[in-house]
Amino acid sequence: MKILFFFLFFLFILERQSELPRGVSPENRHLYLNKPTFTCHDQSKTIKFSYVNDNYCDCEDGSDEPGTSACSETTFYCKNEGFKPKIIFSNRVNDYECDCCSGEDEWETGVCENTCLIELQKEIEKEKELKKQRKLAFEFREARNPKVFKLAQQKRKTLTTIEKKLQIITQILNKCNSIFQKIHSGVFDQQTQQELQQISSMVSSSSLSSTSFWNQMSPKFTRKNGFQQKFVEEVHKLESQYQHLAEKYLQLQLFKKENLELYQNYLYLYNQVINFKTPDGEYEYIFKPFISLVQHGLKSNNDVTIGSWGSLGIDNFQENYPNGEQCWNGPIRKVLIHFECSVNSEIISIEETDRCFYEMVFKTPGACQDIDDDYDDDYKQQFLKKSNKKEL
Ligand SMILES: [Ca+2]
Ligand SMILES: [Ca+2]
Repeated sequence: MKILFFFLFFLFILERQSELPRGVSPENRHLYLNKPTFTCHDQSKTIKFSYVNDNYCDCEDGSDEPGTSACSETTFYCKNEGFKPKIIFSNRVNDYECDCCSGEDEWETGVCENTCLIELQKEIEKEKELKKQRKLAFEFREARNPKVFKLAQQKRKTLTTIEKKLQIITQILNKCNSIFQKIHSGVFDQQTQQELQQISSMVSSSSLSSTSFWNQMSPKFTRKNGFQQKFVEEVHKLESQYQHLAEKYLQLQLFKKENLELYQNYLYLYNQVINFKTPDGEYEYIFKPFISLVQHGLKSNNDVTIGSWGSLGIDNFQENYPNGEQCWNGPIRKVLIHFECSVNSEIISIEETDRCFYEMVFKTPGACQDIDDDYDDDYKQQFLKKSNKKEL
């Protein structure tokens, strides 16, 4: 009894499928079963079911002609058996162009061969190639990232030292500013002298490039002619030292612990320079990951920074490089980088998609990380075991 029931149910399903008018997707099947009449999807009218796909547009919404080009702005569902289904605009039906690999859109003209099997084979090959690329990209990252991790330990120390120096220089400059105000208004008292001595010891204890000017700030120090000018010169020296250290500090931001985590799949890009010349020969772009993207005018020989790294992290395979140079009479330049998976790191394109806003497509192994739904996890585990990866 049970078997008979399933058999009848199966026949019922088969019958329903065979009744499905041409061009109707399985999701819309229920809308085409109410024989002997058909109600337009917008409920505007009910017509004879024989008017469905009779190559005459009866419904305003075109729902009675899912398989012909009689109604405008409707769609046709290609079953594409053996491959992926596809939805095309109805005006592509019988237009002598093959839009479905099965050729079912050209049911009247009959000009298309069924190429779904070939498409499937191509897809399989593409998948295989992608899998191979992901495997290579994974190996590439795993081989190079530990070197940067090792370097990171050393760089982090430098980063901390610079951070301290910057703090001290800031304190010194603040003190110098208040001393300058006093000297400028003709005051040079004992307190000023003590403050100068304090600065002197701060300079020597923090291994800043010390000069004879600061060394002479002993308790017996007496102010000589030209002191003010010399003092201003020293302040300028400290300011430029600050500037230099601040730049160095910015370049080492990658080695902050949080950034190492954020960019763990892209660390191999540190210290790389990737160039790209535009096909029209106008510009060459110089991309220094974790630093900047510079546009070099090949004819003008002019360099413009169009984006600087801001340690914002790579989100959804995109990263912003804000804070480029300001456009003349316009906004600050910035770049949005789109990361794509590839074994090699290369710039594919750079375009100014809006005023002073650039978009760059950059292929690199790091971007292969999260597209691996069907990634061979066993392989990954085996590789990790073999390479005996050391964590920091
Ligand atoms: Ca019709
Ligand atoms: Ca067609």
